[in-house]
Amino acid sequence: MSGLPVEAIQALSDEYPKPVDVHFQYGTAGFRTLGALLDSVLFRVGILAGLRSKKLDGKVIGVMVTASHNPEPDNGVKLVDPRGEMLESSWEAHATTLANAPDTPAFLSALESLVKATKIDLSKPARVVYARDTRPSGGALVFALENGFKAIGVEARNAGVTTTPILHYLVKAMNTKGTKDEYGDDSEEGYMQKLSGAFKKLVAGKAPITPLLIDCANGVGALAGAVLAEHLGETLPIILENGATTTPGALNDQCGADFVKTQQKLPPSLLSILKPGQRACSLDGDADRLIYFYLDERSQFHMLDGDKIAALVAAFIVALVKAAGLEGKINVGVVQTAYANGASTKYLVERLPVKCVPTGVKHLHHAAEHYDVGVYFEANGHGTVLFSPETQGKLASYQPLTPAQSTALGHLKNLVQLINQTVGDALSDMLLVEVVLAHKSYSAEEWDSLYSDKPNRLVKVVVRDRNIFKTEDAERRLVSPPGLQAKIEELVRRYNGGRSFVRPSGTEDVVRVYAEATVKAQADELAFRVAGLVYDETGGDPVKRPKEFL
Ligand code: 16G
Ligand code: MG
Repeated sequence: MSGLPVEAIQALSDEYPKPVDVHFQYGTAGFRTLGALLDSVLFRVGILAGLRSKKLDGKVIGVMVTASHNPEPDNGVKLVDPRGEMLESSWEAHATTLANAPDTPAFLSALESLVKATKIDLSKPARVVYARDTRPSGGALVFALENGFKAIGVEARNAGVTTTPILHYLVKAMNTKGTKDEYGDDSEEGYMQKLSGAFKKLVAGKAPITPLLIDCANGVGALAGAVLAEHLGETLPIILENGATTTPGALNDQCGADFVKTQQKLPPSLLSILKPGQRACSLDGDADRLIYFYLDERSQFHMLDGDKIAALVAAFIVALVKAAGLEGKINVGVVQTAYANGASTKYLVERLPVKCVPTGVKHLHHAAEHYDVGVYFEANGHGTVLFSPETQGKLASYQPLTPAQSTALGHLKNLVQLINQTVGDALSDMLLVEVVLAHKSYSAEEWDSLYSDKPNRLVKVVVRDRNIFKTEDAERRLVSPPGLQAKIEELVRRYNGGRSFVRPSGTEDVVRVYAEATVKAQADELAFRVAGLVYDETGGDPVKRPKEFL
């Protein structure tokens, strides 16, 4: 016997039957579906988190209940590993297996197998910290999660309603508490002080910063944003908009980072509020994505997405490293995905090493760890900057030779504090952007002019089976269905500045098509043509074939 508390698990598990006919999958963003379907998953994740902690000798594991930018009725849950990173991928499969056990006996036997296969010592302690976003279904789901903790015996700390990045911060802070690598005080207050303290040092002596408008997506970012604004005071005047966290249906509706990025337009609620030239940004529903935007003097909307943030930040850090006299000793690199605008990639490769990896934060994060300083951003606004432990050591021991070097070194050290290195963090990234703009005296428009985005178009294709689509070369080429890639390339050649790729979504039952070209109408046409190829290839019903798929 493995020594699982079988009776306790059994009694509680029977209260959370798995819905019949639903298959759960721990995907790129954990489990995610309609909140009403997730009770059994949350209960089981409570137990899984306890086991993961036991496996790692009682280190604190995080559990975040959120569905990010998805519609309000959706919900989800993901686990955070001890260093504040995403769950190790081999455990994603364990999570999926446990979630799909059809009944309590099957669940118990899946648990027994997991304990055996991964050699978990059940006598170890289990510690977990958990939080949720503002979704109405969150309370009941957290209750189910807590019952999971109870069943396996977890010392659990409730971090309440907070952002995903704050939860990641707490995990790392709790696990490093009292060590020489202490990440910060293990509280939301500790997070706020760390970020605002570093920000104030970084902008000291700079011209006063003009007010920044934040679209909070009517989500949890509004709550954290309000606390952060208090800490920042006059150093960064903040105007919070879309902060209706208790209005039913408001979350992510016609607002937020995903809306702005996919619609490429202003949230309607800001139409009469945002003034030409004013800087604004949108968070998503759990505040881990950030998109900036502004209106020019003709009230034309301009978006500054994750690629623009990467360009701004990477160039700034490269310049600081050079100014500190550390050129050649600390190498800065950037990680992007195939969705990065071609113009951003061109801008970046002329300045520093750039790597392209498959979609999903974990791929970017791991690739960024290979640089001394790794800047990673997805075009959708998710990203951060990682300073390797060796680099942090170098910064700590380096002796600058001139006052200018000393100033640059100080800035680099403060950036290490300012940036949430556990995961992309909209609030931390926003402060980072504001620091760079303050140092460069850039308006949003000047930042925007670093390079001009190539016109692009993203199209979804509903296919019978997206699993037949397989990619290589960081999703830039299709290997299956056979022959389709050659047809795509043949089309792309006909478009000036054309680029296109096709990949199955990891979060929705669709295939995505991306296309770029020198002229907008051509980017649209190329995307629809490729979408048409994809549709026909999979034997879609000719009657239902969307007419725009040329
Ligand atoms: C998830 C990923 C995000 C990625 C998106 C792609 C995390 C935390 N989130 O939201 O990074 O851009 O999926 O969605 O990894 P797709 O596969 O449906 O295009
Ligand atoms: Mg999110």
